[in-house]
Amino acid sequence: RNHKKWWQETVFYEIYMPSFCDGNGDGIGDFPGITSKLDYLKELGIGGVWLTPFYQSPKIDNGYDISDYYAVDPEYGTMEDFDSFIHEAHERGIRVIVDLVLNHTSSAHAWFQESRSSILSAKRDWYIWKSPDYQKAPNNWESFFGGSAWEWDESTKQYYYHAFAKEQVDLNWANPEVRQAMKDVMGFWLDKGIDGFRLDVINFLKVSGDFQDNPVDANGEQVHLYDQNQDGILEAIGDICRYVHKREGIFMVGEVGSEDMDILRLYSGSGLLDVVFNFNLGSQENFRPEDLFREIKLMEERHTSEQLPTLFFSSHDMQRHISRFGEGDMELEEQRAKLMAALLLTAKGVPFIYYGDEIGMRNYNAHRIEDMRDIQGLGHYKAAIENGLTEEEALRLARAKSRDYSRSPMQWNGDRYGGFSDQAPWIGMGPGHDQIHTAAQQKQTDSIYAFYKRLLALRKQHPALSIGEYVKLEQLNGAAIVYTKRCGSDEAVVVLQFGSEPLRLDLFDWSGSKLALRAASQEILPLGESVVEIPPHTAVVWVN
Ligand code: TEU
Ligand code: CA
Repeated sequence: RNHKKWWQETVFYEIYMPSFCDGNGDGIGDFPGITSKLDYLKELGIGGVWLTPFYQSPKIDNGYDISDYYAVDPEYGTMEDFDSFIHEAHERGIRVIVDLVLNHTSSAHAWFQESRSSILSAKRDWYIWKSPDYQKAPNNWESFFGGSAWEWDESTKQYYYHAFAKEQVDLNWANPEVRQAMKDVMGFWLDKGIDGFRLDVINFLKVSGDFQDNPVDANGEQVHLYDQNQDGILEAIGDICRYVHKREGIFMVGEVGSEDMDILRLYSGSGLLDVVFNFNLGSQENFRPEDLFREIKLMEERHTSEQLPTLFFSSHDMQRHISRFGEGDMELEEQRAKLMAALLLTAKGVPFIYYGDEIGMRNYNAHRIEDMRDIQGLGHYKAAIENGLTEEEALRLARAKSRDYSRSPMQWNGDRYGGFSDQAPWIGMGPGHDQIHTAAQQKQTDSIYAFYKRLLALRKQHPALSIGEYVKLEQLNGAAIVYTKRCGSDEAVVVLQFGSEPLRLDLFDWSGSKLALRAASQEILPLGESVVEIPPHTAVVWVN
């Protein structure tokens, strides 16, 4: 256990900056608000927090468009508020990792202002500028937020490249000055005492030098081939990681936007990122235990002994998994939320809880375009209208693309604005917010919150659960995932009974030692010495 790093035993909690807690009553989350909730996180059992971007930003994409990497955005507080947050978190044994956007800056950033001022500007080459191809954009690359990835600049008569909004301009990572500038940024925040970075779209840093057109699939959808995972990407990431890892114990988690294990596995390990987000498991759209099992198995087989998977099922870019998996049935939603909590907190890997998932917050979705906030939804709406779709059709498309789902304010109590703020929040409240909140669930012993809390405590006590290796990993009856994990003499058996028929299990088949039932999402019937009957939709953990 000596060689274990802190983050291997840590459960992280993602805080979407504008939506967690508003400290000054302007309807937008901020550092004073978050600091006031550190005791809540500690009591829940959280060991690390991931903060989405809080740097100065026009917030076209809620901070993923940074205009000053050295300043805290005034809506989120002051630098003193940031410092005090770090201090208070560390006082409570909670580590802090910050989200950093290295791939692009805001178009309002001074670097881009200088770059766009003239073709001869000293910073021209900091971004990706191209001359028109016979009066057209240089190629067919599409922005993830709708429309072309190329924006025409009238004054210098060239296009610039943006993988996301036109206000999020891609940096040219082939330029060594860009690299150095970003290392300086990282050094600044490391000096402030942060514990690691979550690196946004880190596999986008290199695009193909040939700028070939991307292929288009049978549905007419662009396949993003040449605008990510290109030559030199591992060298660039390795360079950043070696720079950061010169400091002891700094954690680097990368967002590599892929569901393909064979791509994901390239990015982590010695000299590279510590871990990457395993979208192969996390972004399963439908609830199919066999798919979950297949991906867990795949992570076990494809990762080297130096690589650890990450575990997450929701994020600020995804639908909340309780809504994704629950098929609209309230009771089933709750049962599956608990089952997924058990998987998240006992399987092998580094877990990331998304704020509000611990109380089962549901998806929010704007019904009118005026209520929509996400640039991805709005961008596709605009593109659809431009392409001649009706407002109704455009809204339907925009609702499908919008990431507002998981960004509604954290629900702390039954007040009008959920205790998040006493003013109308920047985005609408989630469905059922007057019922679903921490104040209620902290009092109930069978709440989703209570189950998360129990699992977190159990994980802390049992290395088999946090850093153990699988001894057995199987799928039973088509619908149950069962595993045994061990670390030294510590042992655990976990049953995730996703099926709708009771499951009989002989524990001695699973463990050599006598284990005790320590956490279950429903009551378990004992049958014999070791044979137990597990009700449908029930998670159970036995430990020694
Ligand atoms: O996300 C990158 C990313 O791949 C997503 O935008 C994804 O394409 C989309 O959500 C699919 O629905 C990161 C951040 O997590 C996201 O919030 C930012 O908008 C994006 O980068 C740009 O910085
Ligand atoms: Ca505020």
